[in-house]
This record gives sequence, structure tokens and C-alpha cells, in this order.
Amino acid sequence: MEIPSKIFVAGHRGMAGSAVVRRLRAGGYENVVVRARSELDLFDRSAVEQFFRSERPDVVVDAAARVGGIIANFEKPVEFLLDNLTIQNNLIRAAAENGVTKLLFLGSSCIYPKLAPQPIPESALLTGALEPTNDAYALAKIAGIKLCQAYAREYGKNFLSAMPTNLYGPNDNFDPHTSHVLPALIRKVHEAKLAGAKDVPIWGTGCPRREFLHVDDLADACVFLLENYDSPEVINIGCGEDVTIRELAETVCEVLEYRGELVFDTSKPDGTPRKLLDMTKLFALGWKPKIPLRDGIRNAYAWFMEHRAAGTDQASR
Ligand code: GFB
Repeated sequence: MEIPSKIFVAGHRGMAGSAVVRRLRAGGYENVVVRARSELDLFDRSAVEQFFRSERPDVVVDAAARVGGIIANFEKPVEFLLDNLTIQNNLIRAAAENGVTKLLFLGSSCIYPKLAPQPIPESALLTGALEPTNDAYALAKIAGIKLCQAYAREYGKNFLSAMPTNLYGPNDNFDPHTSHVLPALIRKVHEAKLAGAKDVPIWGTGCPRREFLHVDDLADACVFLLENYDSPEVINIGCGEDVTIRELAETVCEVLEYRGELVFDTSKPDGTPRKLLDMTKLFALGWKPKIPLRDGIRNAYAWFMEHRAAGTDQASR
């Protein structure tokens, strides 16, 4: 990817896409193309084809996806499967047929088996059964990887697939029902503090372990891969460290200066017991994350406070 390349970021309003756009522009890439949903409906195959025919981007970052936390995934498997398949099929096919020289498809660490070896190497893909709470989303993402690899093998396309770990940061979804754990905890702890509540509810047992990467680190890794990686082989993007959900909740309480108790609601699912990515491959190429978890939580909380006050966070829309 060269500085003058025309780079289309699909999903630029989302947490990952918006971070990629910020990082590209900060890195001097000025020819970044985005389209609002009202201008380009990614579910509409002919509209996507028409867009690629007229815009002719050189590079594509596919950060457009229906995403959500453990309950959203469990309650809406049809939407998580169909929406993601439709969007990624439209984008990947149109990119392949319209001269795109490099495409980055963003997947998720939930593509790996529920009981994969830890940390999870890229080679664990399709070696065991998936975690049932998010198998629909995982299957859609696996189909996206396979489509990129098929285009690479059959048509020589330079289509990459990167698998980020659990992400958080600006533009996250803070809706308590549909969000991922970290934004949910920020909001719940903030509201408990405001209400003077003596405790805050945490879903599950608090024992599952998760790895959290600030979305600005993710965006940095995406640009690094676009500049330095040319292989259809899947590559993980994480920080190489994980914490229990209890430890995460305690850290959020410390950052937000809330001194109440944690109460674990074991009627809610734990999901996969552990999901730590093996970062050997990307670290060996020379990329490293920069944002420690505590600093990242502080940054996400500041964003939440600013946008909540302005009514522009997703939970207020
Ligand atoms: O982030 P999360 O929703 O998704 O939940 P996954 C992680 C863990 O945090 C689970 C617990 O054990 C939850 O039970 N948890 C505790 C909470 N309190 C809360 C809360 O208030 N809200 C939420 N959401 N969780 C997702 C997948 O799995 O990971 C997606 O569903 C995607 O497909 C994403 O792959 C990266 O980490 O379990």
C-alpha cells in the first residue's frame, strides 16, 4: 500500500472502522474513501458493484459487520449469520472483480474452537467445535476467511484475513443489553456510582478469561499489515495478555473510583472459558501494542462521558 493509494474503509462509523480511518489519516494516507449508510447500502449487491466500478479503490478494509456481546449473539443468530455473510460477500466479490490490489478482512477471535489450546495459534482454526453462544457470528467470519483464501488461491488476489481479539475504545456500543463486556462494565459502574448503589451486577461467574485490545492498537496493526503483510494465511491481532472478568470489573471500578461490591449473576452465560490469542506471528513481524489496559479504560470512559453528555453514544441514539 502506497501513500497515494485510494483506500475504501467499509464500516467507517463503527468502532474498528473509525479507528482505522483515524490511523490512516494520521499516517499520511489522504485518499481514504468512506460512504455513509444512506449513500451506499452494503446489503445491496448491485449498489456495491456499482460503487466499486465507479470509485475503483486500490485497497479495501472490510470493517463492516454486525457485532455484539454474548447475549446479542445468542439472541440474534439469524441476523449475525445472514447480515455478516451478505455484507462480506458483496464487498469481497466486488473488490475481486474491480481491480482491488489488497483487501483486509477483519474477523474475530471467536472463529477458534471453544476449547482451543491457549494461547490460540492461527493453526487452531477449524480443529474443534465452536462456542455455541456465538457460533453464527463465528461461522460467518470463517466463511469470510475462506472466501478471501479462495480468491487468493484461484485468482491470485492479495486478500488478507486478520483476527482481532476483544476490542474496546471510542465509538463502542455502550448499550447494556447488546454490548460487549468492557463498555457494559464502564456504563454499569458509572451508573452505580451516580446512583450511590452498594453493588453492581456482573454477568456470569467472573471466571472466564478475556484479552482486551484498545481499538487504536487494532487500527495500528491493520495499517502495519497493509504495509507489511502479503499472505492469505490468517494472522491474530491481540496484546498477548488476558484477565478474568472479575479482574476486569475490579480494574473498571478502580479507574472509575467506585467502591461498591461486585455481584455475580450466574443465570447469565460465561461463554468460552478462555480466549487468548497467540501473538507469536504478528510480534515476530515487528508490531507491538502500545496502550495498557488501564490507560485504555480511562480513554474509553472519557469518550463515553463526552458522548453520553452529548447524546451521541449508541446507547443514547
Ligand atoms: O464481551 P462479551 O459479551 O463476549 O462477554 P465474549 C465476555 C464475558 O464477560 C462473558 C461477561 O463471560 C460475559 O458473561 N460479562 C459480565 C458481561 N458482565 C457482562 C455484561 O454486563 N455484558 C457483557 N456483554 N458481558 C463475544 C462474542 O464473546 O466476543 C462475539 O459474542 C465476538 O461474537 C466478541 O466474537 C469478540 O467475549 O464472550
